[in-house]
Amino acid sequence: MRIEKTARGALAGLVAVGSALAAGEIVSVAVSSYASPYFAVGSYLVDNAPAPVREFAIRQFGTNDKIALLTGMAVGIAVLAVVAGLVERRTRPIGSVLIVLFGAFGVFAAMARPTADASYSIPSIVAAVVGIIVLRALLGFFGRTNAAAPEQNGLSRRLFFSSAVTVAVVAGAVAFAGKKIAEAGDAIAERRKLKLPTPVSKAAPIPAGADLKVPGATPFVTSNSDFYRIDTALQVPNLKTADWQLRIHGMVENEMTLTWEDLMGMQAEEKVITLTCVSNQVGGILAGNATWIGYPIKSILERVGVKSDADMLFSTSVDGWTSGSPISALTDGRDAILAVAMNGQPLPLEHGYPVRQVVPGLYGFVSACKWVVDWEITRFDKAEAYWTKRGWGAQGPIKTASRIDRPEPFSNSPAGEVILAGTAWAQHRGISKVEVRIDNGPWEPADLTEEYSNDTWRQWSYRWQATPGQHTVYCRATDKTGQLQTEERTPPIPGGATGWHNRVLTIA
Ligand SMILES: Nc1nc2c(c(=O)[nH]1)N[C@H]1C(S)=C(S)[C@@H](COP(=O)(O)O)O[C@H]1N2
Ligand SMILES: [Mo]
Repeated sequence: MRIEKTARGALAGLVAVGSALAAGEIVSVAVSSYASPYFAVGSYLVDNAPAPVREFAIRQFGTNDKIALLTGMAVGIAVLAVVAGLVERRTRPIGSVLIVLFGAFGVFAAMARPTADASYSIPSIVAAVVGIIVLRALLGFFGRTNAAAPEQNGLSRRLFFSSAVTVAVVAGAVAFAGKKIAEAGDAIAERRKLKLPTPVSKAAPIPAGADLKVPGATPFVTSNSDFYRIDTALQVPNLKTADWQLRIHGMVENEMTLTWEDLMGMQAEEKVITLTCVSNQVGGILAGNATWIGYPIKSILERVGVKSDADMLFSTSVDGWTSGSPISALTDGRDAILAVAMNGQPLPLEHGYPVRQVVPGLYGFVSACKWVVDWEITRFDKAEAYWTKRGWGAQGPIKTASRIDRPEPFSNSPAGEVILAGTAWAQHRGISKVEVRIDNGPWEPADLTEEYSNDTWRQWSYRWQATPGQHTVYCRATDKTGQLQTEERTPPIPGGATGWHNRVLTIA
């Protein structure tokens, strides 16, 4: 009997909180997807996680960090829900008070979103009310109570379990419907039919020799589906071209707002550019190369007239994320673009649909603002962007890096010729040399693939006469200024990891 009562409390808590979240989702469809209590709280945690926690999450989960966070939150909420159910059953109304507190945190987190107005509090308030009603109904606090026979109070076993199941199923259906309604008629549908601009200048064709056609080597062009994704957005922004605009203001002669039509009336160019994340570990995979179509940032800045004492372009995404790029890097003639297409497709939603920035030679966190909607021309001593506020550098030139891509770590190869292959990048400076070392042997030059441009990565390969046993192979690159990649191992924060990559291989 006791066990059943405990189980009832726990189940009532779970179903109540689950219904509350479902109610929050469906109401947020009418308000804004950013007002969803679950995602607002998640985003609050993302934005406010202490640096060591964030570092740990990126190291452990890499690009799955969002799934890890959402799963962790679901587990945490489930535990609190069980607690709320158990205490409400024994000591009313403490469980309800807990639910009110969750709701209050939801309101607080939703109001902290960059686009918030008062209506953002509604989904969390409705969620809390639904949670309390379901909790109390399941625990039988609405029926008549019989003081003379307290053991008869509450729902019958059958009624309790059938109600719990019914409410859970309805909540699941409501949450699912909310998701579907939110998706219908949104940017996903628009993107499928979007007409891309025809570039006035095509990118130079990619020579066959740019690609190292060895199995296990990284392809020269990264497909959209294989392109790494890094951002703080728990919900991918859903921004249609008609709702997109870029407001340009601050230290300029003429403020200006660009619409999608304005962009389409400008001259688009096609460029091949390799993008890299500052969070990449030595040997890591947070780099990708794509063909982009976009509009030169330099010409837009010329149109607004940047004041001479400004030195930073502070870009804001529709989800509130910000980056600060040195204006010098945007106007020195390199291919810094406001991109609308990636590998011949409109930008995938995760990669910034409809408009993002791509700047060769700067890490993404200081340049590659996705879903960009606002440009403030300012100064590095006046404005601080998202990651800089959280301990990362202000300016993010890319460090020379090289990595071994094949053979796989700890894979077994037979003795004899083994082809080692990998990738090297030093965007906007270019790669002049990659060297390979086996164990403590001498550094030997690797073969480089044909260069596309200084703004793209380069593949390398090395034919190794492998002898049986365990070996460690190393690689290192030199950029075209003659600078050798730094040997000293340093972590990604604050300005990008350094160190030579190595891999342990067993030769049979
Ligand atoms: N809005 C927004 N843009 C963003 C980010 C972000 O968190 N939010 N992350 C930046 C970082 S750190 C990198 S490395 C690149 C990654 O771009 P990708 O996801 O298209 O590879 O996007 C940049 N643009
Ligand atoms: Mo990044």
